[in-house]
Amino acid sequence: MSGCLITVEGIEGVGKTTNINWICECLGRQGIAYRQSREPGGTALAEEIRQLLLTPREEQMSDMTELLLVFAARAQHLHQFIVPALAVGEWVVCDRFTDATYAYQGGGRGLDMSVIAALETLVQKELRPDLTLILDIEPAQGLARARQRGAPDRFEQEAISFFTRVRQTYLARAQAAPDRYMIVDAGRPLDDVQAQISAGLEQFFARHTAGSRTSGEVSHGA
Ligand code: T5A
Repeated sequence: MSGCLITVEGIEGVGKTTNINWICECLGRQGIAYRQSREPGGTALAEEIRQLLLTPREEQMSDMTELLLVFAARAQHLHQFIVPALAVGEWVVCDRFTDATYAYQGGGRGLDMSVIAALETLVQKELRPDLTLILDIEPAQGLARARQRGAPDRFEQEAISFFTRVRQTYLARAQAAPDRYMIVDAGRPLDDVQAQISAGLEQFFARHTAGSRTSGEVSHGA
């Protein structure tokens, strides 16, 4: 018995948090046991690493430090949360995962993709998401939504060109492996975005639910 790992990706303010709640409602309606989480974070220790990553500071964090912190948080999240949940047949819906590392540290910062791939294998072994939704939006539109919330975090302080590279990396990864990814036009009104997600989830359920369902118990994690 093994659950599925669904990840939701995209630039700042694209609507990941909003739509993950919707995805979890869809899973609940299907009688699928699931847990909800996020990266960086998802456990007490990984949330502390998240604070290190997001808090603006005077000392400039090196790109390699950032990369290793992201994977340190992920190692803990996998050990403490994701792997145990999947092992008992629960699905995990995660706000960002390793595609974010390729997009932000690879595309955004310009770190070598092969170094990221090596760390991915070291930390995750064969584990990869079963489905990744890329919520796609023009960076200016996403950042305008995100900035309504208040002071920008360390990533949100980056220039728009940074988020353009992040977006391009997400889209390139989706185009290279269309079986695993679904691109959603997240610049549309919310009900339109959710209709796109529902259609994609229906297809995914049809392919993947056999053997993954439980008796209908739903657990809400994190
Ligand atoms: N990071 C993370 C890395 O660099 N490498 C990694 O490997 C990982 C895992 C995490 C940061 O860490 C970096 C990337 C990130 O910079 P985060 O908090 O997870 O930060 O990510 P954010 O993108 O900052 O999260 P946000 O909360 O800003 O964005 P969301 O969750 O995408 O957007 P959401 O749902 O909060 O919506 C934003 C606003 O838009 C509205 C919502 O109501 C809300 O007000 N909205 C819409 N409005 C109109 N139309 C729609 N369709 C809308 N959808 C949402």
